[in-house]
Amino acid sequence: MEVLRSVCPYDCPDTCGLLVHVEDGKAVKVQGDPEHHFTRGSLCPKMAHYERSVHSEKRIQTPLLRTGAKGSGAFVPISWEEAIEHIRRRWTEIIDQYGAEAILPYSYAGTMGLVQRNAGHPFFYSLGAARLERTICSPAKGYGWNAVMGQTMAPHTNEIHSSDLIILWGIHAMATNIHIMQDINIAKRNGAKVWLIDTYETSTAKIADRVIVIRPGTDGALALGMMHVIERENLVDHAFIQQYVQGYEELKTTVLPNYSPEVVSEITGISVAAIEDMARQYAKAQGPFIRLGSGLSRYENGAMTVRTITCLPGIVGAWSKPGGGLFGGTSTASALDTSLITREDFQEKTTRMINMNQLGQALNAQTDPVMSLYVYASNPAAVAPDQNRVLEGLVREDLFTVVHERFMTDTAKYADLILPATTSLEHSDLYRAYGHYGIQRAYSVIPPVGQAKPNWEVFCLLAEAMGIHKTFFKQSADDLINHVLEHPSPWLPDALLKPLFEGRPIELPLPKGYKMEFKTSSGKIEILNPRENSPLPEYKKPHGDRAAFWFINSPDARLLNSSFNERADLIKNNKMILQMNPEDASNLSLIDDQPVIAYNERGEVKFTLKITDKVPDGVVVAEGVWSIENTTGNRSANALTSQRFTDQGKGSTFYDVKVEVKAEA
Ligand SMILES: Nc1nc2c(c(=O)[nH]1)N[C@H]1C(S)=C(S)[C@@H](COP(=O)(O)OP(=O)(O)OC[C@H]3O[C@@H](n4cnc5c(=O)[nH]c(N)nc54)[C@H](O)[C@@H]3O)O[C@H]1N2
Ligand SMILES: Nc1nc2c(c(=O)[nH]1)N[C@H]1C(S)=C(S)[C@@H](COP(=O)(O)OP(=O)(O)OC[C@H]3O[C@@H](n4cnc5c(=O)[nH]c(N)nc54)[C@H](O)[C@@H]3O)O[C@H]1N2
Ligand code: SF4
Ligand SMILES: [Mo]
Repeated sequence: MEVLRSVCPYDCPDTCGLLVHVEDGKAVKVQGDPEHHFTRGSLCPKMAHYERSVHSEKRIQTPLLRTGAKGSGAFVPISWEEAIEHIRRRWTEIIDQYGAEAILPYSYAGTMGLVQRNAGHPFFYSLGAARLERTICSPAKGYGWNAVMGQTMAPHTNEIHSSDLIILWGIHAMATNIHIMQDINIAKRNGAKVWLIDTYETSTAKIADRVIVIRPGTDGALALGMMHVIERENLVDHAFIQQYVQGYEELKTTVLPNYSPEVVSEITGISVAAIEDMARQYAKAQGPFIRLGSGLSRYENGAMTVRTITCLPGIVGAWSKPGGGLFGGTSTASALDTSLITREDFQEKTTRMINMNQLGQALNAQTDPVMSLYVYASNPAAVAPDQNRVLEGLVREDLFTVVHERFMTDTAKYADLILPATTSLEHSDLYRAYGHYGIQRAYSVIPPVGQAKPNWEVFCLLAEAMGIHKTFFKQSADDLINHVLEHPSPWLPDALLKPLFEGRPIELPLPKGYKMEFKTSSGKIEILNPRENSPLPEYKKPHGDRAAFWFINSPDARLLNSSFNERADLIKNNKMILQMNPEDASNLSLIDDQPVIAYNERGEVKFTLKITDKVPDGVVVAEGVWSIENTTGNRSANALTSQRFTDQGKGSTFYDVKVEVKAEA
């Protein structure tokens, strides 16, 4: 038996280091790497038995050609040669008749590895296909941070150790960022307090000293209310503001007067006393640290909400205090030159762009229709908003759909052709984290299961078949990784290249004093940003359709988006649960464990009701993006969500949704 290093490939801020025990070409056990600075030897429940996903009986092992109706899941195995030839023939016909822009790639974050995740870019650029605007996750959050902080580096998570007040703001860390608990526990042992601000009491509340339940989409108002009190009680850090902040005077005189705790209490549902107390404690903390999630950015006011919250540490001088600051995510993009992988230069012309949040619209458009969809590392039938429109599109007989997948997902069932994909243990890649400053290379540790192939190899085969003869497509994934590492940025010192080549986890070094280096146009924290349409932050309402309940579809600790639905051991006999407050349930004469339907103008979804006072009135909660197979009905949560965008960044608005609830007839 061998123990080999690898990296968790999933879209999770922790980007854990793995130790994989391999016997006879099979992974038999997976552990967290004790030498990894963030993992520190432990794994989340999903990955603790990754070998069960890798060697699952449900793995797709050969190419499959559809024999039944779209969506029925009836396929026959074919060879790789037949599959590639089939795609070549259909794409050639489509290109002749409609042009290459009738072909749309659809991919996201099934794997976060830089090579496999981006492998389609050079191919589809060379083909002249339509481009996909990949904004499903949290561009509004990035926008909000940038508006205030520009390119300022996020604080190191070790900063938490010296914090005395940690605010988990819109993040269900027990599910989505579990290793940060180790840092929080260090701070707690030193006496730090932890607050959780969420729309309901998630299981992350277990580690919180205080839970603040806020009305969905109103966090911007809370931040303004706190600033109002901090100003009123003269708790601002004048010296810090004077030197490092732009526009506090303007905010103070024109915006803050409108956000008294009374006004903010009306908007947020948080009591006046609580808002005042939060403001005082935040301002008086020695090192207040905000860990900001993305949930609150997935609303029509998302970017503005994040921008407003990001002003808070500036006015109390948190950045100058050990343990103080705000962490929304690291940007390690500049450490490695990904343009060596994506190859924008392969585009002969700029082709049309289709937004991934509006796949439903794009597949049903009357003009310039999409005639072929190539899906890899994503499961749009489950994860994209407005599921009914997406499925209406996928069922089109004249749409040629290819899905490169590990499992028979909701999307794969609608494919004309399925190609079997490797898991991360079966291919090489290069990973960088967004929840810390880690980078790690992974070599494949087992051979491909069945006839599965990595994304990179499939695009090389497709390039060959489509007559794209660039030598770029003649190299292996490892060649490409070597090439990227041979062109490191100044941020990646030579001394770290050796361990990187050896597949060890490394951490990018942070320059001394980085926390006080504000990389904005003015060199200051820009509460006033003259380049914005509204130069000062203000509260804007979320969209909130006209219906009784906000529908919060937050993550489930057992799943990662729709991944891990294959794991019966994790999900047991899942029923999609809808959590509702006792008073609301009683008003609707609904009882615990009753089958119910949540519905709005976009669709309806069956749930089993769970009555709980962890959810406030006017809100219902459904955790997890479930595959339809694992529900009691024929739709999952995204049948209720909308294709609308955030205020900036064309982000998704998964939480800015309302529903009615009724008993199942
Ligand atoms: N187990 C698990 N881990 C995951 C994922 C998963 O699905 N499951 N998804 C991965 C991905 S792709 C991402 S982007 C990250 C997601 O991580 P983030 O988006 O950073 O945050 P989440 O932890 O998903 O938590 C979002 C929280 O925001 C809350 N929320 C919703 N609306 C509001 C609001 O208006 N105000 C406040 N204060 N809170 C609100 C929700 O109830 C939820 O608890 O996690 C990654 N990790
Ligand atoms: N209602 C609701 N919807 C959401 C969210 C929500 O909170 N609520 N979260 C949203 C967010 S934040 C995000 S980021 C998106 C994520 O959406 P996606 O990135 O689509 O995430 P997954 O559902 O994990 O689907 C990834 C698929 O890729 C496959 N895969 C894994 N590795 C590989 C590989 O190497 N090659 C190929 N070809 N396939 C591979 C997996 O088997 C899996 O089916 O979902 C969004 N959807
Ligand atoms: S899903 Fe996240 S927490 Fe779990 S092993 Fe992967 S990176 Fe670590
Ligand atoms: Mo995401």
